[in-house]
Amino acid sequence: MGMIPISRRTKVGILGAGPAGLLLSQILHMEGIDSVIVENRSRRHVEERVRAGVLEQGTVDLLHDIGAGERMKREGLKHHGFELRFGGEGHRIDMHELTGGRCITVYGQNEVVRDLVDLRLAAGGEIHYGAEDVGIEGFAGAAPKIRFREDGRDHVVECDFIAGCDGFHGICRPAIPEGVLTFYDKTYPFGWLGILAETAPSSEELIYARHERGFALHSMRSPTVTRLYLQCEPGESLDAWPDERIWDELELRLETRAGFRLARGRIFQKSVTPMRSFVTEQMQYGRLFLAGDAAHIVPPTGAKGLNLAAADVMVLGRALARFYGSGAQDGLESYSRTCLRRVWRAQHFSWWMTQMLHQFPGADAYDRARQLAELDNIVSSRAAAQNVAENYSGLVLGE
Ligand code: RFL
Ligand code: PHB
Repeated sequence: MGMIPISRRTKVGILGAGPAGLLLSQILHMEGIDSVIVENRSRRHVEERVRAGVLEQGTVDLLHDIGAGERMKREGLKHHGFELRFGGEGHRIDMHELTGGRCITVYGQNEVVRDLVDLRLAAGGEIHYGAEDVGIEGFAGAAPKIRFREDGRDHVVECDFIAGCDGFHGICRPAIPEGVLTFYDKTYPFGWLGILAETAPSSEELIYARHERGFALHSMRSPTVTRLYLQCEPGESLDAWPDERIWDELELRLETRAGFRLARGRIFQKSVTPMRSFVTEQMQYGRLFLAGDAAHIVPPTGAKGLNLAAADVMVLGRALARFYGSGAQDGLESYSRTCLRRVWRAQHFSWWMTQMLHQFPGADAYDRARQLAELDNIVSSRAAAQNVAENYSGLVLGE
């Protein structure tokens, strides 16, 4: 009662210790710019959260550039192609050949997060985990502040800028006055049930399968851990999915006439993800900048969410470095415009992959035949395959 809050000053106050917040903090550190991260969950919770697994070349390059690429280089799996499976047959998309040498790296998001946390803490970086009652103020003017409680004490971080890297359910986006932002929102009538299983992957590359019973995806985390997903009801209860049912369903959806064999193993993680497309315009208000899931969401079918978060903070980091280097504001002023071009490209691609590969309630015979015609086009036209390969591996957009 009546205690003076513990106060500190930094240049950039960051909300959220997910990929966006951690990457930004490390990018700024490389530029000699001080930042503080405030995260409302525990370190353990954030590090164990199972999510994305596909890193575009641009994301991989960024991790190397900021000194966070060592373990990824050793343990990440480099993929030169992936498979589209439909009508009982698999078709390989040779991404490497179609894009003139680009590839993706399969490396879990939680491993990326772990590597970044180690790096930030080793360099004396400040991350406040388990922060309560986090709030932001003053960002419309020149004196932004982050307030929170930690171990029963009030804290204030005074900063020049606030980076809202607090994910889709964070507080930064809702803190912007009503009427300033425009939202674009689309919810899909299905979800993904995802599992991690202790078994060697049944294919060397990812498999995106369209099946009459619904979409299925075969992915992996390591030579001994397989990651699998299947389309389910949006709010599906995991109780309805004992392990045997999951394996049986995956087997049916991934089957091929050539006799594909799916290796089973102990399932040690299960979760259901809703599917959504969402964009905030603009991604900035005053001295508050939104990045990553705080500003936009894509359905995971295009494997773009984490990569977009990385692209955002690359742009933001560069703009802030320019500002602190020479006082130039142009990078900060064009932040939204620069990011949103890539964001909308990824929105379209993620929506397009989703609508082509899933079963929609109420779809008729025409819709299903059209999906197959679209897939057939990709595997029979080099131009169409090239378009998919370029988008999947990550478009290099001019700024
Ligand atoms: P995150 O990871 O949600 O991190 C936000 C952080 O902010 C914290 N936070 C707060 N902190 C302080 N105060 C508050 N009031 C706060 N409220 C929240 C949260 O605890 C959290 O730590 O957002 P970020 O950093 O923008 O990163 C985005 C990515 O996590 C996300 O886009 C990807 O995971 C999406 N995604 C995929 N992306 C890919 O690029 N490739 C993939 O293969 C891929 N697969 C996926 C995915 C997401 C999935 N799920 C579960 C949504 C697969 C799945 C199943
Ligand atoms: C994953 O491995 O978790 C993964 C891979 C590809 C996607 C989505 C998720 O499109």
